Amino acid sequence: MGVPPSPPPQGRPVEGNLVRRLPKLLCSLLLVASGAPDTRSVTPLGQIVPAPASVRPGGEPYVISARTVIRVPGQSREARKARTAAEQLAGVLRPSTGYRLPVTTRGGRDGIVLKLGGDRGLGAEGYRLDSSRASVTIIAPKAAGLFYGLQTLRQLLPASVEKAERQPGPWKVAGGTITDEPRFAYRGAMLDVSRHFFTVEQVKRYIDQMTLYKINTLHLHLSDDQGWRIAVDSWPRLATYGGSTQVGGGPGGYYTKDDYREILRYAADRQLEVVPEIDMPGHTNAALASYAELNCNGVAPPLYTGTDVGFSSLCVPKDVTYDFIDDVVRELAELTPGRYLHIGGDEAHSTSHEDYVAFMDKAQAVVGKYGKTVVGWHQLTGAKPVKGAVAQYWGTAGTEQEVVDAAKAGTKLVLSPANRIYLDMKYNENTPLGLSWAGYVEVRQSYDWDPGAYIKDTPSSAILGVEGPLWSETLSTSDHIEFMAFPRLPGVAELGWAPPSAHDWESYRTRLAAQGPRWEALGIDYYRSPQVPWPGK
Ligand code: NGO
Repeated sequence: MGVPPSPPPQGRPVEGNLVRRLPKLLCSLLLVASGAPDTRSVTPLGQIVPAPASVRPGGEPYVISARTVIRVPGQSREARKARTAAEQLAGVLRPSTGYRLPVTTRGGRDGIVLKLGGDRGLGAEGYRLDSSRASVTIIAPKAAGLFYGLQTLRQLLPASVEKAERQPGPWKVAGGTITDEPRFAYRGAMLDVSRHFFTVEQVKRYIDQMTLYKINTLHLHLSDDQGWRIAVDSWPRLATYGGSTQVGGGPGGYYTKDDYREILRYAADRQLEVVPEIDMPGHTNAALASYAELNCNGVAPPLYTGTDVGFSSLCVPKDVTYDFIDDVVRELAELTPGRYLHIGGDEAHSTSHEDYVAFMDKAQAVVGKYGKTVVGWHQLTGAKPVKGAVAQYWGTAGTEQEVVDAAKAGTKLVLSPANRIYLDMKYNENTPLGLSWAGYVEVRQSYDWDPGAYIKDTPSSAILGVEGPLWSETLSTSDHIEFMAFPRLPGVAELGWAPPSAHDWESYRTRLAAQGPRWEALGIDYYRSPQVPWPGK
């Protein structure tokens, strides 16, 4: 499709001493004198993250002005969703531009125009964006595509558009056409709310950050040894007692069902599918502490606030274990509009292999009974993944034979190689947060690999997508989340979205650098990696 993008390293603010600035100043004087359009302050069309599938720059820029109207015609459900997305964008633009930017159902050719339709080949998430003097028109078969087109538009505007107070402008969008669609269907971010609890507001803040980069899946790790974070009516102590602490002994917390529905609603308005995870049979101390009968010896262990793994297990031979799983999965499936339910299955070091296989057979059947698709960490491939199950790979080599065999037999893979996109790995030895069991993961290490060619002998078609997990043993605030996720999460997003032909570290680091001022405007704390040419550094 068209020309692969090779965004030029322009559009950065003028800086440095007068001698360095002189050529640029002369150049702009000449431009003004010649009447040629001044494009210096315009973000080049391809300079966004993730890199779009195809970019054709050309023509005059569109300038958002006091007269700009956002048009989203139509009354269908999809059109209403697109209007929600348009209102969200207007909510970002209004304070900084000072313009009214009304969102209207009235058709027209001027302004910012969102239209359903166009090339159906673009799929459920693809879109086309045309920018010219008269309008920015985004056309897509589905509301999700329009939503992603709007994220592109947002990045094409100056970073100062993200600020909460009025800014000077001008608000130009480079002329030309972007035609775009994702490489992989699953582009995820995981948040561990168990080791440290994060409030609904903190989760929403992270959602806002991931949607900037066209992430479409939020995986919530809702239970672990240190905390159970979702209310279950039939087993209430899971949340009230099992959720009452966290790593380091703080107060923990849990989501009521209404809290959780609020997260789901917020996510759905931003085209995110939420994948809830209840980790089992290991990583279950919080549940075992809450109900003595779940333990083989009938004795509840104390709550746990350390960071060891692999010491807890549900009691595989006991019938009550399966009553418990049935209730938990049923209540969670009832809450969940999405397709997937994650049952963990990692590090079951206190469960024999035989028990693990027997347990996973039963647990997978319960997920199927309540109409959901099983997701498990890739250890599931050492048992018997049911038809349609998805395995989440978190190793570091891509060579495990059972994973390769499962993929061959039809199990789809979500890739989260720990030495690439575990967002909780330290960047280097001086990183104050995070872990380092999979090594240090600098920005280039995180970005420079191909998900389509990563698992030995496995074609790209077996890969459902990628996900960046953020484990929270050492993280307890939004600042912590942001410092570890930025700048690596946008790289995960690019690996999931951009075509392989656009994969290029030099281009990526330049485009990533341009995101820095945006994060600053949004108050996102990030790691100033020396590998990235941040503006003004
Ligand atoms: C492992 C482990 C988690 C840790 C994480 C820390 C998986 C799937 N299980 O990943 O319990 O929190 O590493 O990086």
